[in-house]
Amino acid sequence: MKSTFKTDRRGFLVAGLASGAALSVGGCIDHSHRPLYSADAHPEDYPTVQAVKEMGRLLKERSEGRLSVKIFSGGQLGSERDTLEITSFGGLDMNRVNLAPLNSIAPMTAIPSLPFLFRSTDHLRRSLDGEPGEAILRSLEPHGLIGLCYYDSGERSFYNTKHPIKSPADMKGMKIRVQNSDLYLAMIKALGADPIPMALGDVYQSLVQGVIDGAENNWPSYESGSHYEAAQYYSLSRHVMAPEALLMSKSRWDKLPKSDQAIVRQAAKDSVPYMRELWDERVTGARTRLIEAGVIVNEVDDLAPFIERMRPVWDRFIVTDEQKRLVKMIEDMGDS
Ligand code: GTR
Repeated sequence: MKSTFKTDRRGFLVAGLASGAALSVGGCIDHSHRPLYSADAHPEDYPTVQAVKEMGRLLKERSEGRLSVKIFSGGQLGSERDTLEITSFGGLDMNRVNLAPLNSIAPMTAIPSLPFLFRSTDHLRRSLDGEPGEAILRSLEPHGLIGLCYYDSGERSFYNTKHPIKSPADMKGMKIRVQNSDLYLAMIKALGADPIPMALGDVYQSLVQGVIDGAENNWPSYESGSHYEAAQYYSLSRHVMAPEALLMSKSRWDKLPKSDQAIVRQAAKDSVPYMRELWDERVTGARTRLIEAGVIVNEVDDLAPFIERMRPVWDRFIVTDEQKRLVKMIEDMGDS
């Protein structure tokens, strides 16, 4: 990955964390007992942050206080793309991100990001808990990242400042913000709209200023970033269910004794049911609050033209035999 370090306040903060890690390598200062630093783009009360907190609580309890987590929430350490880069070279211990910014780093992460792949939350959860999910997490290791677990991110739908979207024709020429991912760029282009890659933290202002006409996200993010205040049309395309991932820097991981690695893995795993419970509540709550706040929601009655136009994205991003095998395995999974 190419370096994108900036010399702003965040840059110094991150550089500080990184030098702490470097010092511990050099042996000058013992950082082995400091908390694991973890970044999240979401605010403190968001389910992903709360889940990592829960993981930290379990870690502390199970390691007699040796292991703990300190979370830098609200994007304090930078965009997901930036924090991922820092985590992969060891400047940050942990990072909770969506799979999207990993798409161009680890091609296997394109799988759960494919449009209209999952039929339901249950289908998604069973795929991630099973062999496909495990294989995708393992594929991160050569990139300096240990995949600890997935968290839900729900269904992403389009929202915009102009009008309800009912067919791809309604999106023609619209400037739609996307995450930093080639796959997302391709999806939006396939619909005839104009994709604008941008960090989550810049979306609200860009909607207000008309730099973009819309974006796409789940109900909780549409609410927590106040995007609904600027873009009141929320159209239920439910085109992607790409999950979140909790990652650890491989260089930090390799310094942990095997027994602590097992504690970390288990604590992350055990935070998943907790997160799913928080998530389901949060989705229902956000939807209710936003409808009360006057957001104009529409179902997309005919999804076929969206599915048809986005389908070539599958062929472009699913190219290896292993990717194809896992996609097939997910598709063949029955509904429970
Ligand atoms: C959210 C996700 C974030 C980030 C964000 C975005 O749903 O939780 O990790 O990916 O979307 O659109 O940037």
